[in-house]
Amino acid sequence: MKMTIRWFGPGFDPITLDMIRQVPGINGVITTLYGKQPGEKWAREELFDLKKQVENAGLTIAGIESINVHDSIKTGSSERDMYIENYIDALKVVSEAGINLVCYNFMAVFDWTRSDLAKIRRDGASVMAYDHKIIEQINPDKMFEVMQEKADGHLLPGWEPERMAKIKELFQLYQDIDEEALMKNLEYFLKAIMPACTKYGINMAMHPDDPGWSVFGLPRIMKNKKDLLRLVNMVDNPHNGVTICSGSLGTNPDNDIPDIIRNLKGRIHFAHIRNVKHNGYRDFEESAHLSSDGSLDMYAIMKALHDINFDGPLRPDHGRCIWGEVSVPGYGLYDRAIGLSYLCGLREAIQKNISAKKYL
Ligand code: DNO
Repeated sequence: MKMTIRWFGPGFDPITLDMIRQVPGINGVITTLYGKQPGEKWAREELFDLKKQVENAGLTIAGIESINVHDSIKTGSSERDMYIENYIDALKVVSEAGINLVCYNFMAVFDWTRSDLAKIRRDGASVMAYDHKIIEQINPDKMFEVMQEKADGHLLPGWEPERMAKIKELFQLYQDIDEEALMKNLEYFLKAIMPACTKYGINMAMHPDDPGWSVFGLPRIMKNKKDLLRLVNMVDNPHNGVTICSGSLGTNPDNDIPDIIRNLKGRIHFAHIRNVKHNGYRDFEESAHLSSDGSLDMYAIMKALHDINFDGPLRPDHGRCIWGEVSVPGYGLYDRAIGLSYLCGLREAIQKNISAKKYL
């Protein structure tokens, strides 16, 4: 596994590459052309410029998160083939830059959703949290304003203002799309892009839905083991894979993450590893990465990744906001660096324990 950290790029991220390279154990960054709208063309020069900045700082781009999928593709509208062509062009640009991983999602209207972006915990740290009872009281049309207000001036990944300005239209677009229709549109998309992925050597890594259930009555198709297995089996190409996001899958206590990992052997191209603490039914808060601070067994998750020989990029995910840091919610450097060190520790212990046993 290669240890990485998400970096939003110049102008979007208050954290610099010089800061990132001082994180022990770091191999690279996960980034994207963050200003790009879903469906927009990718210019070679822009990505090459970003790559140069990363390499000048002694790091590499280990993967692109995300190339967002246009709603025409998700809803199967008449323009989808044109947007699929643009998507394939972007994949070509990514491969020309020597990058072989693209994370994406197939969530309708909203990417990840939270009811609170700064819940204060007992130790004074703040975390993102979700309580379905609160979400149910929010008018979906107003959800973007609610999130923006809480974001304290930061641009939230997955909540592009340009897209959200059309929130009513978006809800209308998805009006007749149920889970089966969304899944079929995903299949169409994957079948269309897989020849290019094979040609360019790009691994597609589907991000699971966050949280792992329907919000505002919208269809959600990547919630659990069954969904993820259906994804990899419906287009059986090794480039069609997943991102294991322990925090997203972990929203639902019924998801046995180590078991999901073992069942997806060979098709996991990327991992987001973080912990969540369940407070009740569809009520959770993000926690520090340590097993003891949340509800997930982080050792078991790392062990499962080790056992299936996962060798792709892994990144700590949302961290707590601590020590007065000002950052994109969930993406401060301090707690993610602590999280990454902890994951490096687990990895080292797992590896040494296994090689020690070999000689017994
Ligand atoms: C949130 C992220 C998501 C993720 C996308 C992948 O913090 O995990 O926005 O990047 O769903 O396309």
